[in-house]
Amino acid sequence: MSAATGTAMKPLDVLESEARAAGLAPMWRRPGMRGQPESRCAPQSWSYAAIRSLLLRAAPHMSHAECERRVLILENAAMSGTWSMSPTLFAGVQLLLPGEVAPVHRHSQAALRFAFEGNGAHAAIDGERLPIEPGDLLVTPRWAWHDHGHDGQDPALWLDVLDVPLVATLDAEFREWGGDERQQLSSPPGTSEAMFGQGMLPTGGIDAALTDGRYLKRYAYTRSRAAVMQLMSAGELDPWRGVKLQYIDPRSGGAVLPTIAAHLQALPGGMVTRPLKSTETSLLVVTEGEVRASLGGRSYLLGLHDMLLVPSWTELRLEAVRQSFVFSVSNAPLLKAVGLWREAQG
Ligand code: 1HN
Repeated sequence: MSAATGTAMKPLDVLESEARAAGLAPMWRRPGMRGQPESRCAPQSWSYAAIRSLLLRAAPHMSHAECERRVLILENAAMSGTWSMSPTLFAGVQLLLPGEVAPVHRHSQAALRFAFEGNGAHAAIDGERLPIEPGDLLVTPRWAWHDHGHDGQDPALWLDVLDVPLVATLDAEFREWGGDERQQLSSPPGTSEAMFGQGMLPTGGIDAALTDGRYLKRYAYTRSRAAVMQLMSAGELDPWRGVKLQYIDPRSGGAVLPTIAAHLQALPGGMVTRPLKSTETSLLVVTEGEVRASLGGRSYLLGLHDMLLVPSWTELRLEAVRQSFVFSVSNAPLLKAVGLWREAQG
């Protein structure tokens, strides 16, 4: 009985408050399961020119030692305060100036990097030093030691993509610092590309030490670009994708990381792709050319290194204003591993 109004509470309301007090929620009050995904992240584009300018202006205000990694996070407007681009992926743009070192550490989040600009930067991953040249893809699996350095003349900028929100959701975050600023190098330069990057694999694996901590760590842009370019020139076009090749881990034939896939796509000038939607969440990056994207009913014009977040089950069409190349990452391997990947081609 409510004293103010004198109206009696309905018996079910009384029962429900009793249930809540006992730590129980009445499922009969909840809306039913969704008929289709309604993503917690929203379509969003980011201007590379704006990010680049902000990073270069921020740099004089902090020593690299202070900030550890100088990164601007692509934080989704619908997930503000979460450091997340999407429910499973983190992405950010990192600036390393000539002479700077990003000190060695390792963490339980898996990472990949896609280089935008600057020659002479390098990564050391699991004891091997690798160049980071524009367009290169570098893979840093979970718990791999990594540090970055820069012997060139111009600022180096790259995209970092990690499964940070996923690992946080799973309560499985670990991080460790290395003893020194830089790693001890244990493999000569070029080792992993020779072992795994030539369409061949090491044999006679009795000595596990041979391949332990060794895998394909760098995918040079010259080679990946040449591959999609050749197929595009030969007219091998898919109406939904143009030419789209996936970077693979040659040991498994699968995605480069268990939770993150990477692709390079080529679209001839004037091509308009047919509409496509899938349960994967992707980030597209224009690496050459200019692309008009129609996403969830809105239009985005993307120039060099501009980025676009494509949430789950949101229809996408791409129009190449001129010949264009698009790098992309997605959480597809995760969805495929648990049987949740779906696609609808329009
Ligand atoms: C990280 O280790 C790097 O190693 C970049 O450069 C971005 C974002 C979140 C957590 C770890 C790097 C990161 C990160």
